[in-house]
This record gives sequence, C-alpha cells and structure tokens, in this order.
Amino acid sequence: MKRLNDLESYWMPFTANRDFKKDPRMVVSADGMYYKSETGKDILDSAAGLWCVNAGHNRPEITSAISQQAATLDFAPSFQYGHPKAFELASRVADLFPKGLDHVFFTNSGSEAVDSTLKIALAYHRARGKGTKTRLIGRERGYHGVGFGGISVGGMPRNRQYFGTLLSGVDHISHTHLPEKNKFSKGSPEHGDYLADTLENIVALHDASTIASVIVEPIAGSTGVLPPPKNYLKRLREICDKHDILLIFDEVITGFGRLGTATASEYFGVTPDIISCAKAITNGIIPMGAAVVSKKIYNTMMDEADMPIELFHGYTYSGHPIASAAGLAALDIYRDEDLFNKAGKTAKYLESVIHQLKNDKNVIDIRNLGLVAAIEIAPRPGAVGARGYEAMKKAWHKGLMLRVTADTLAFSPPLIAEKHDIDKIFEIVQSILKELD
Ligand code: PXG
Repeated sequence: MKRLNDLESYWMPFTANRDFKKDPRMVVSADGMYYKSETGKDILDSAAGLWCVNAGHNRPEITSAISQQAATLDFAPSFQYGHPKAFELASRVADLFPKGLDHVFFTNSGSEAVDSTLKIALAYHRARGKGTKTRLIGRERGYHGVGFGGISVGGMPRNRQYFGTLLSGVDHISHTHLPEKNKFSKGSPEHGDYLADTLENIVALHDASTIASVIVEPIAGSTGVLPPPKNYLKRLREICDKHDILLIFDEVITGFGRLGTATASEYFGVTPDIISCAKAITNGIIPMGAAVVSKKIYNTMMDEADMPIELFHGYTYSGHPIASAAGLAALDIYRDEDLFNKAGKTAKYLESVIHQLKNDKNVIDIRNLGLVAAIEIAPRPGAVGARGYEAMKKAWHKGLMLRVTADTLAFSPPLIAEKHDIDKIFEIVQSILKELD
C-alpha cells in the first residue's frame, strides 16, 4: 500500500523511532483478538493493545454508543456544568469498585489519574489540618505514567534520569523482585512480604507527620510483571493505617477484570484509600482515566473546604461525553458477557501453558497472576534488552503483537481470549525462543 505521507513528522512515544521508520510495524484495522497489518496480515494481539482492549477489538456496542453520543452531545464543559452520562458512569464505576471507594474523579489517561491521586492526597491532609503531611512515597521499579508526579513516585530509572530533579520530598520503598528465592512462581510468590516493612524505615527516617501517601501497583506491570509476594499488600495496608498514611493502588493495568475480578484490590482482599484506573474503563477506545476515592476523603474535602470550589484541579475533558458513553458501553459488555469471570478461568489455562516454556532456550524466569504473565529471558552480555527487542520484531513477522520490557516478554491478552488463542500465542513465542541466539 502506498503511503501518502512520509514517516518523519510523527515523533512516536516510547519507541525506537529511527529503527521503526526503517521497518514499520503498521496496523490498519482490528477485530476481536486480531489486528491487520497494512500488508493484510493477521496479527494476534497478546497485549490487549497496550493492556486496555479487554473486551477485544471492534465492539459494535461501543462504536454505536460513541457515534450516537457524538451526534447528541459532542462536548459539555466539565467545570460548573454537567451531563448525565458522566454521573452515570461514575456511579457504575463506584458500584464495581471495592465498598467504600465511592467517588470518581475523571481524567483522560492513567498518568493524569495518578497525578490526580497524589494531588488529592495532599489536599485531603491539608483540609483536615495535617498540612505537614506532604511526602509522596512510591516504590522502586514502579510505573505510574509520565507526568512529573508519576515519574517522581515511579521507580524505573530511564523514565526519570533525563528529566531533572523531579518533585522534591519523594522517597521509595523497596521493590519486591527476589529472583533467587521466587523463580518460576505461579501467582503470588512465597517470599518477600517483609519488604513492606521498608516503609517503616522511611517512616523512621522522615516521621509519619511528613508523609501523605504511598502509591504502588498491586502487580508491577511495566517493569516486567512482578506479582506481589503473598501477604505483602496486607502488610503495607497495616503499616499505612498505623501511621495515618493514605494507600493508593495504581490499577491502570489491573482495573476492569485483568485478574478475574473488577479490581486487584478485590482479588487481594486489600482496600486502598484511592485507586487510579484508565485503559479498560472504555475498552481503550477513547482515552479516559479516573481517581476513585474513599468516602472519608471525599467527605473531608466537602466538609472542610474553605472555598466554594472544593478542589482546584480538573481537565477540560474530565468526564467527556463520548468517553463516558464508551465507558458505559464497555461496562455493559464486561457485565453481560461475565468477562471478568471468564478471565479468571482463562488465567488458569494461561498459567499451565506458559510454565511449559520453563526449559526453553534463554528462559530464566516465568511469572503470572490473573491474565497477566511474563517470560524473562537472559540478557545478552553487555546488551540488556537486545534479545527482548529482537523477540518483539520476530513476533511481528510471525503474526504476533508482543510487548517487551527490556528482556521480559509480557502477556496481557484481551479477556475474550479462548484457549486456542492462548495456545497460538505460545506456539509462536516458542518458535521465537528457538530462533533467538
Ligand atoms: N499507571 C500504570 C500502572 C500504568 O501501567 C500508567 C499509569 C499511565 O497511563 P497512561 O494512560 O498515561 O499511559 C500506566 C500505563 C507496557 C505499557 O506495556 C504500560 C503502560 C502504558 C504503555 C505500555 O508496559 N501503562
């Protein structure tokens, strides 16, 4: 197919631009579990796009909701005016999320959702007369998007090192990756719950009176899929309670069924004070995110506000009518097709299939929980990430869309995946592993 434009103008995000433009991986349509490339090749989607297309591609229920909404109410000002669908979607999300997390602040992305959670945490403590609680605590290897708040509490070195001094007053608890002890774990690993106690060290250093919140991904996703050690999140919750620190779960990846439950909080039986979410809230079809907060936080903000506007924060497109319509249609599909339960069942199958690759060439670890899994391959000496990158390129030519982080191959198929889709993904992956030197 002839391209009318050259490829130079578009500066692609988190992409090796120069290499991509030499040999582009271009998709032009999608349906169900598959993309189609511009040469007409079917590409199996093992990543739900970027962890967001949970109900699979091209759902007519969502596209018609979007077009109807666009023709009815294209935009409504989000400040000082409202429209019914944003309220309806907020109620539906609150209903789906853990009890007590009842209030929804809409954003347009996961990064904005995260930054909103951090700002809400600070404003909440100030509103209740604890204005010295300003420190934001993240975790090593955490990914919380790319805003300055998110990269400050985030713990992926390359996402931070180029961007100056970031926010001040930020510290990090230890990551939970213990490869020697937990290699080839299925689900939550046995060892490492004690790493939650690194929060106690931070409290001892800075004093609880200076700490506003701790943010973690229940399963660290972008860094290479690290399920939390057994009991770890419960321990973190207890330490936060003891010191009056808000616990924030960043569920941008885990929200909306990825673990077989609506949220990871529900899966692990640990309720944070705030959840950030995005991606699958609209099935990825229209950008949207949200900070979902507890009654305690919302009521404090409403009761203690010293101005008519209780929170000086928000976006032009918060609760956008078209995103709200897409969100409602996506939630209908998740409910009507019982997709979260289906994902929980497929997760068991995925676990059994992926661990069969344990003895394949270069495989040094396999991790999985819910419909999230990863194969870590040994880095080439002196060239971390090279094997992973090659695996991704080979996958494309074999008809598989594959996400890699350095030398970790990550899998998060749409929740509609059938056993034969899982089989096919790992047949292709196995053939790639054989070819990688
Ligand atoms: N928090 C978490 C936990 C995420 O995974 C974000 C925040 C930021 O969301 P936005 O919508 O601003 O991108 C994310 C995004 C990958 C990958 O394959 C993961 C994300 C995005 C792109 C790729 O690891 N997560």
